[in-house]
Amino acid sequence: MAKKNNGKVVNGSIFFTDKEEPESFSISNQFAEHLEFTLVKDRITVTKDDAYYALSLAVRDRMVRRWLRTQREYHIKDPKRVYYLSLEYLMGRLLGNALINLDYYEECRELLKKDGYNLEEIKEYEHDMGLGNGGLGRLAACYLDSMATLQLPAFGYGIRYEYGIFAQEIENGYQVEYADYWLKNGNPWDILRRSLQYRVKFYGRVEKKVYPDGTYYFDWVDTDDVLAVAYDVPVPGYKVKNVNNLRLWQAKAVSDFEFSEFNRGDYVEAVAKKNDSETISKVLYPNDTYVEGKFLRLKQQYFFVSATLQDIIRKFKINHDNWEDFPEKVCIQLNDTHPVVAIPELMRILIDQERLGWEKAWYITTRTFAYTNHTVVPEALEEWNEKIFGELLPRHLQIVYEINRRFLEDVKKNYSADEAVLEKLSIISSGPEKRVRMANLAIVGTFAVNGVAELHTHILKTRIFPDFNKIYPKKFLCVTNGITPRRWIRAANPELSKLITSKIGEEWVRDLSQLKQIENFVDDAAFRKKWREVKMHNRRLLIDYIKNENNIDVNPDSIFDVQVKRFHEYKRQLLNVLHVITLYNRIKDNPKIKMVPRTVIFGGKAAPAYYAAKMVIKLINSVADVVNNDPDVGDKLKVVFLKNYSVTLAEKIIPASDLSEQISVAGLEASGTGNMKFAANGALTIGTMDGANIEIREEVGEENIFIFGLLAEEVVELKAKGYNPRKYYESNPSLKRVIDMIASNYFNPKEPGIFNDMINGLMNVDYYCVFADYQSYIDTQDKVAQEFLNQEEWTKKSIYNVARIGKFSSDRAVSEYAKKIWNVKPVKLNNGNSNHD
Ligand code: 26W
Repeated sequence: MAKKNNGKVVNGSIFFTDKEEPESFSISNQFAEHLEFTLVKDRITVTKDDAYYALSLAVRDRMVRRWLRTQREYHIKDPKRVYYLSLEYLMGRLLGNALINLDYYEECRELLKKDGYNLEEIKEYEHDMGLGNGGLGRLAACYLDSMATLQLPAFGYGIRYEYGIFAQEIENGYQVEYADYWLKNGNPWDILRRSLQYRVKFYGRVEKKVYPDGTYYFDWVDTDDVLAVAYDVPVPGYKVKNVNNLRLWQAKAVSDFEFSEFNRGDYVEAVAKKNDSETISKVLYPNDTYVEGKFLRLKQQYFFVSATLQDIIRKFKINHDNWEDFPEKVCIQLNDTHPVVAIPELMRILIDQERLGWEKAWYITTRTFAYTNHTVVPEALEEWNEKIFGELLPRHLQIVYEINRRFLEDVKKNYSADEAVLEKLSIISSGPEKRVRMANLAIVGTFAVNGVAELHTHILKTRIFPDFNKIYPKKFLCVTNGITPRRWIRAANPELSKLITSKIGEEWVRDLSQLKQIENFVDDAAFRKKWREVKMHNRRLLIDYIKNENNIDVNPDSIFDVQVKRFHEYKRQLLNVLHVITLYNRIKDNPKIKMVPRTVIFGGKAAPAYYAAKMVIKLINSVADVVNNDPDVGDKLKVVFLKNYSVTLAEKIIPASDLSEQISVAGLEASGTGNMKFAANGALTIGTMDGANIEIREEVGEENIFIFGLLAEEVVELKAKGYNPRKYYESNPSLKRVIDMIASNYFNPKEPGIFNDMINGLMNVDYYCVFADYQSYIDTQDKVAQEFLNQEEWTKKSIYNVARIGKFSSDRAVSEYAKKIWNVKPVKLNNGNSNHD
């Protein structure tokens, strides 16, 4: 039952008003004030970076009242809220996005111009907020944008890593990693909540204690504690008053640390130890799809979850005193298994602290959490060594065992007593080294499990978790991923946005399905010409960037053929390289050959310890060296590796692209979201029937996409009957020639043998079926080149791609979550300046 609302607003004070800034508070005034009073600079000493910082503070100031008002409104109306828990947020830059969402971009640009500043230039001084690895982290950022835009009472929670995803340099063709200290010049966007700190416990032991009434309970004692302090980042919705909150935790030593050592006089030692606890939020783990099982990583996960649950429960208790209301008021979405320790943590709080019995606690827990799976790659499934888990979280291990015991009891009674089935379902793996399987825990402890595309959900249900699906047939759902049109079209591609808006108005930015209307202009030759001019404009910007970065001259009329994403064997950048070498060989055989010019662009980071992926980067750079410097090749073919791929770089590359490479081996790319960004910017896709490619094809029409390769089932069949890559090599002269060239050090005469492991892997195992898909890929690429020749037809296909991409808006995805899983409804803030309601 709801308590009487105690969320009274401070009234009558000039300091607390709901009024939006009066006109005299112009952005130029606020900007000037911050330059002078916050940064202490004048006209002479001001730098462009100062200008960026002061402008961001001015823009943040403009959001503050909406931000406060939104939070207050959520507090007063007390709707059901959703909490998005993610260890990663790949936010990119925030200034341009904030200006667009506040509908303030043009005005701000003009005002700055009067003061002699160029907004476009100033924006470049913002350092990316790169607190994520790839798809999963960027998805979280897109969903924040949509949750705010849809006015949902939603809260993001994460970690404020001091070091984001590493900066990638290329040295002698090899990837080299540098630390990304993104906070070095300060961060104008997040604010420290000085009074919001929680204590997080680690290690210690569990004591069984007896209450006076004779019942017993468990006490987690002798722990090593760390503080979590809150930093808040505003998340403005697009053209709405709602400004949601992203709360990031930073680790801080508790102040009463190590008294024993302190008393012994080892003061310096004790202060130095302080650093230990603060390492928890120091650095983002740079692996995606590979779990290392490191102690520090588990610490991060629990640190994050413990602080977040304390915060959620504190907020719940302001208005409620009945725990049964919890699942009616709170939904917690777990972004992959990384925050799944939240399940035993909530159980611990309910049982040990709130003194609810097991059944009641379990009832509440399993109605509160939902889990999204983002990968079926086996190396990415998180399992924690039981000893590590029990040492750090002794009480949680007990609880996990008890969850498992009760679950397996249930299974035996109602489903199957077959030992093999039970072993697969068990949350604890058997064998000499027992492990806690986080995905199994997630499925048992939540009310909804979702995949991120149709095929991915199907594979989860039938291949990865078939028994779970039989036990809980209604638990598995699909919510196909989406991307935010604000950042990925409106901000990244202003020229295309203007062209679209000139024809159909601006509503599409909020409702992407409206893009459908531009189909009406497909047969308008003048429109198509403008469409090509936009692409050429974007291409020229990228050409300048490439010239600056790589000193390569790119032919503006070539196909911009682009693969940008994390490097992983399953994503098969290698297959793309084999195509490049195939084209190179055609040119070498006949230097006068007439062929459609191509610029093949790569970008992406490999996990620092992922040797095979790093060697693919080296191969690309080696091939680029040979191809780009061969006079026979001229401007028929160029290979470009753009270093340090990031959200910001994606925003430059994607709008300039013609061809989007989405060529994972079928069955392994859960969804892909780059595929959506490219299509939304008018690139055509060459791709396998994998992830969301399948749904993109369904939407844009099969004549507007280039599909090739084995289907997911065919990959399984091929492997079942014994896949022999050597057979493909022997029987395909073009493939054989390409492989022989790599093997004979054609591209790396100064470093012979470096690709031996790669070639051996391909010839003997080829786990990702590169050879099996080679010919189909080459043939399809030839078709691409043929079709590119007919620019009018290509342009039509490009328009159809954009017009039919509406489904892949993150607004659609987030509303599906809100309806199918969260049961959360919008809280509309009125447009008036004054009070709520
Ligand atoms: C523990 C290491 C680790 C870190 C990240 C393991 C796994 C991950 C992620 C699950 C990897 C990831 O980013 N997956 C991607 O998620 C996207 C958003 O749903 C999908 O579009 C991509 O297909 C999927 O690879």
